[in-house]
Amino acid sequence: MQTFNLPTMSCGHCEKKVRETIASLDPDADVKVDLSTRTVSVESAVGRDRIADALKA
Ligand SMILES: [Cu+2]
Repeated sequence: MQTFNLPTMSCGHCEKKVRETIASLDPDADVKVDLSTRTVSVESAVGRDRIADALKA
């Protein structure tokens, strides 16, 4: 399980984008988004750096 803190993620639209971004890297990834803490938890075989880079974009 990898967790990422995304301070700019503030609404459902952001959440959708985050989910789409991760799905484009790994369609089988298990993604949990918590808007109240602005945290994303990802269960995926894809490396942390790749996910972090994609989320930054
Ligand atoms: Cu938003």
